[in-house]
Amino acid sequence: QTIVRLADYRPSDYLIDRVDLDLRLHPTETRITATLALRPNPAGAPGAPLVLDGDELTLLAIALDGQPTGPGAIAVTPRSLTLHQPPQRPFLLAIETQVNPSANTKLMGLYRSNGVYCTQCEADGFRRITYFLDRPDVMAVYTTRIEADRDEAPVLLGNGNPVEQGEAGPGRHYAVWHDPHPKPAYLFALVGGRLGRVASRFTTMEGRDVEIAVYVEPGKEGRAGFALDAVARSMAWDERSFGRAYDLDVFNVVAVSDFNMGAMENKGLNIFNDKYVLASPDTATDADYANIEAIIAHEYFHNWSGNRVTCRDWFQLCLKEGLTVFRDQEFSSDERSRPVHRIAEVRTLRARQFPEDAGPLAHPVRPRAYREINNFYTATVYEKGAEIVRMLRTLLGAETFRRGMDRYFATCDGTAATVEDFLAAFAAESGRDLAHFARWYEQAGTPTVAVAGAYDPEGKTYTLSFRQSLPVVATEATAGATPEPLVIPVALGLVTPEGGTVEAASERVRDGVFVLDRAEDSLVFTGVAAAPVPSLFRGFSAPVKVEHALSHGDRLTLLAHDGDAFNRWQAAQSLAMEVVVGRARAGAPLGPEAGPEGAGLTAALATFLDREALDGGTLADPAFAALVLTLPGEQEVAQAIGAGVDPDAIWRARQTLRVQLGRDLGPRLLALRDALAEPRGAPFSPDAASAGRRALRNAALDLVAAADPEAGTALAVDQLEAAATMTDRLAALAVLSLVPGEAREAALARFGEAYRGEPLVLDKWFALQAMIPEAATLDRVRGLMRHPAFSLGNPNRVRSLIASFSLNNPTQFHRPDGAGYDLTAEVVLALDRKNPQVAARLLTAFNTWRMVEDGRRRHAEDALRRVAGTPGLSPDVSDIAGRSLA
Ligand code: HT7
Ligand code: ZN
Repeated sequence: QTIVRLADYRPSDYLIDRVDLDLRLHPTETRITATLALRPNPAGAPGAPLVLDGDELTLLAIALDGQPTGPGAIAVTPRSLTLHQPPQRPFLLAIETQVNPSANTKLMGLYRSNGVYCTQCEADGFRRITYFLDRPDVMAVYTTRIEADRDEAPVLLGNGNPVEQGEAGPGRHYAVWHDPHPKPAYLFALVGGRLGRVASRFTTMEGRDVEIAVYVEPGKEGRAGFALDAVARSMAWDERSFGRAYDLDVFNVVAVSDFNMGAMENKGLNIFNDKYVLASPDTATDADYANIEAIIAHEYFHNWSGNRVTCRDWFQLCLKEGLTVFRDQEFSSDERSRPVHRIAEVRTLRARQFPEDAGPLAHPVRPRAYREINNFYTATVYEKGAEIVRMLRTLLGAETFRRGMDRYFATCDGTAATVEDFLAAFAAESGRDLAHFARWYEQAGTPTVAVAGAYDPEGKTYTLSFRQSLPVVATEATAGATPEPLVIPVALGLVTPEGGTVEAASERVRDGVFVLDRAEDSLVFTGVAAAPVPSLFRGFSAPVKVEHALSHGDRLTLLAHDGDAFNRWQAAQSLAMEVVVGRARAGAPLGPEAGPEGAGLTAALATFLDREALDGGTLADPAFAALVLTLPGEQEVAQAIGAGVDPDAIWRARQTLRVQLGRDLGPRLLALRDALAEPRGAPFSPDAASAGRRALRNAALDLVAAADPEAGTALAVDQLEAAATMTDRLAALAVLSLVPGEAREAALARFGEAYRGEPLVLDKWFALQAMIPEAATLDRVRGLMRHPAFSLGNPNRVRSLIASFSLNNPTQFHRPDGAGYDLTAEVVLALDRKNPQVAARLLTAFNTWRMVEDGRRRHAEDALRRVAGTPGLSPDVSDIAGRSLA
């Protein structure tokens, strides 16, 4: 497996201006004629051979300027087609290839999903359709003619605008699509199949009348309306917030059931995993609705951040992904509740990106080297990449940031850009040198900021001392760079112990933000009348870990009074974390209460609920209250412990605190459940307020059941019967799934039967069972792998059943006997033969293997070595296995 390095980037020796594609769709013998208008690149090496990429292609014919190539003119290997002496002027190369879409289980290139022809070309799937310069800095204008059996594929979709359609012989028809915007091959797409359709129209701020359509499996049109509406809302938001208008006459979204990731932003033809399109109150939870909205927005926003301005090379992936995640996060924050969404973003970051940054797969947001690019679509590139953009806005201010974005889009439109191009736009608008800030893209590992506060009653000053430390991460992707201090925006404020705001002055705090850009620094506030409580990193202003020795009482003050909602939530999390980490470290047994600290937290949460949630009988923000009641996850606790982790001890510690909260807050929680109950027959709304009420009711049920499983079971059984939404039904089933016994098994069986024909609902059922923290779960998972609805060939099924077990059930994945690791390794190896991308992702479950205590660690290492030593591994799995063991 060869290593690709950023330092080795060279422009392509040839460019492709136009691509004419003619595809004759056939289940096993699809023929593709690609006519490429090529020319030497003035920035390339003159006279160099033309080396086109290919992968699993059968070459049928090739012609240069209309003439067959002479003997010895070309060389074909399984991965390339070389033209030894290309003309040093513009020329046409026509290549005919054949592929078998039905045998394409990798789901990259052209494949069939449930009988629907579709494509996935990012990052390097286009080379599985035809020989090509499959790199993002080669951008061409595409015209695509698609021909197929009318019966098999009445719908034929391509990139850009439709230009022509008609008959093509008996039973055959064709459609021609033209995309006027030059694009890299990874944005090419086509779809052919029998599909249902819902559509609407949107007029852009430039006056363009756009037809928006969502295509789904016939019969599921009734579940496509929410996605369709989300497209229109995304278009309107991007105009309002970034001045970006849509640039074609049609925008199509197609849902398919076999898909390696969430969705793909192909120009004018976004292809989606159906999980992120289909929604009805009866089949989708509130979380599903929120995800659909966010992913529809994300893919749509790529039209500018990714498509109009694309990436020069795959090292710049964060340029489109981090920026687009930032944009979709802003969209969701505007459409929903900003503080609640911010908390959700940070929970994801801490649960997924922080562990990645602390483990063997750590890499900078812009890696310096890779072996398999598909393994770099990571939480670091996406989520930490988004945090970098957010920090830039915090540092520059919203207005300058917007001007920087406008300049970036204006100067880089139609080009394949770099992180440097992006930062240059902001440097020009702000007049600041952003070279130091750029280190965020280069350095792996999560920084820690230690903070200490000191009050001087004589001088009435308050001093905050900061020290940042950066982990040294030595992996291939970091190329051994030594970490240097970063530019860290610290949004902060001071709170009085009584809950007032301290109007203290410090000239180094601008708009509530102090910039820490050295290893150590301190900040002095003057005119402080009494010792304050500092509220630091408000809104999580930087992706760092904070070490701040706040007293229990100070945290209670922040929970009660901080003007920043994020930090009120953070205070509750920190209080809970202290209790859980303390008990887990001590290996404390499962019990009815978590000691005096547990009691302190319960009392604080009781006050919080009394003041916030039931304020005068009205509810302030139920979604926020639900988050405050949710304890830090087991993985987050494991990260805080850091080494010698015993997942069972963490589970016991967390469960003990849940039991105590459920018991001590029980009457309040039950009152909340009643107060929040939806009137019978009330119309369903997926909006944030309704979802928030359901979230708090279900958080209450969960805690009540933890303390009193019998009462909880009775409530959950009733809720399961009466529920009008999938959210409430699934929440009830989740509560039941944690209480062993007949009620659980009966409920699971009934649910499985009721949704027999609904794969996406069965996925939730698979996932719930895979996450039961009991030793019997391993056999349950093995049993479910034989369920008729389960298939290793469908990524959603694998993620629901297997990844839920391996990534979201820490006690069972890390079973002391190693059987959880063995199951995961076994599935990775079986899956690798079908779908290496999904197999490699599953293998990342071993990311934390070095953190667990010795016995488990030995088992994990054995399993990983078994995978690594298996002959014939895909590059994808071999890369993850190799890096995990390095
Ligand atoms: N840009 C896309 C990333 C992607 C992908 C999508 C589907 C299947 C395979 C894929 N490889 C990479 C999706 C996105 O981030 O918007
Ligand atoms: Zn994306």
